[in-house]
Amino acid sequence: MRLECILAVVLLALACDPKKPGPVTFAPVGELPERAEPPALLTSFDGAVPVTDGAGWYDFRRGELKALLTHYVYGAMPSPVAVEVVPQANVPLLLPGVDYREYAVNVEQSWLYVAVFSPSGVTRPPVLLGLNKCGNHTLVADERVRATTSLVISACDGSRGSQSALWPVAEVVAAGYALATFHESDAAPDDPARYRDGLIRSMQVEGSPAARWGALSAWAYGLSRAVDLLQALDIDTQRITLVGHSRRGKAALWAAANDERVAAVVAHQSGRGGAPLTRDGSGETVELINSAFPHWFDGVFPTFAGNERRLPVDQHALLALVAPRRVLLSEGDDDAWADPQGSKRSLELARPVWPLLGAEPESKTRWQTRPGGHEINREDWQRFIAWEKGE
Ligand code: GTR
Repeated sequence: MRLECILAVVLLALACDPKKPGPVTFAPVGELPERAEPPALLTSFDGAVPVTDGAGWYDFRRGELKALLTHYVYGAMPSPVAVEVVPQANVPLLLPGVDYREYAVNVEQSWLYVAVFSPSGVTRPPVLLGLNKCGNHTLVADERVRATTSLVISACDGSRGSQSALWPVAEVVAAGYALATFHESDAAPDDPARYRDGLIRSMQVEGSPAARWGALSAWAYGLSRAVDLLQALDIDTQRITLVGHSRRGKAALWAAANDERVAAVVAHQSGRGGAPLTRDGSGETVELINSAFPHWFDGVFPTFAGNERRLPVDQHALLALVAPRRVLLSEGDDDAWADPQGSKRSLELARPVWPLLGAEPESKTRWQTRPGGHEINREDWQRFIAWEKGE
C-alpha cells in the first residue's frame, strides 16, 4: 500500500475513535471555582467530550456523576453483599384484604426487619417500598407485627399504630399494591450519637471524610438490601417504587440513583440534599442541615456551607441518575423550607437525559405541588398511586 493510503487509513481511524474523557478529580472546596450555573450534565467532567447518546452516558458520564455525588455529598457505600433471609410472621389476614409477611434480612450481621403488607389473593402486585421512622409496629395497631428492637428516637411515639395516619396501609393495599417497609433505625438510627448502630457499624468504610457514609447512604443501602428481598417474593419486580417523605425522600432518591432494579421513585418534599439544586437554593442551607444533622451526609458536604456555588456537582445529577426510569417529585405550596421551586428547576435541568436513553421525559418524570405544608397524608399516597398507575 502507498504511504498516502496508509496515512489516510490511520487518520480515518483516529477520527472515528471517540475521544475518551480524562479522569474525575476531587479538589477541595478552596480550590474549586465558583459557578453560578449547575454543571452541564451532558459534557464530560473535564469539559472535553460531549455526551450525545446513551453509549456516552453509560460509558463515562453516569459513572462520573455518581462518583461526584458520592465524594461531595453522600459518602461511599459498600458494594452489595449477599443477604440471608429468614421468614418471620406469615399472617393470612391482618386487616380486611391485607396479608402480612415479615422477613429478617441479615446484612453482615445487621438485621433489617422488613414488613410486607399485600393484597390478599393477588399474585405479583406492584410494590411501594419505603423507610419508616418509628418501627413497623407503629404503622398498624395489630399485635402480630413485630415491635422494633432498634432505637426509637425521642421524636417518636413508639406505641402501636401511632403512625397510622401517615401510613394508610389498608388503602394502599386496596388499590392493588404491596407495601414494604422497615424501621430506618435497623439501618441507621436518626441520631448523631447513634447512627452507626446498624449497617455502618458492621460494614465500616474506612478512609477520608469522603468515604464516611452517613445515615442517608446507610438508609439507601438498606433500601437496596430490601430490594434484594423483594426479588424473591411474589411481587411484580418490574414495578418496584421507592417512596419517601423529606429525609426519607432524600434516601429514596439516592437509593434509586444507585439501584437500577428500582423502576420508579416518589420523593415527597425531599428538600436540601434531595431533589432541589443546592447552589441557588432557598430554604434550608448547607450550613443549617449539617449542623442540625451532622450524621446525614459525608464529611465533605459541610465544607460547602456558604460556598455552594463551588460544588462541582449538583442535585440535578441525582435525578438524572434515575433516568430512563420514573421520577415523581411531589411538593407542598407552603413548604418553603424544602424549596419546591428548586426541585422543579433541578428536574428541568435533568430532563434532557431521558431522550438520550430513548425515554420520554414528559411521561417518565413529573414535578407536582399541592396546597399545604410539610407533611405526608392519605391524599398524598393517593396521588403517588395514581401517578404509578400512569394516571
Ligand atoms: C427537617 C430537615 C429537612 C427535612 C425534614 C424532615 O428538619 O431540615 O431537611 O429532612 O426535617 O425530614 O421532615
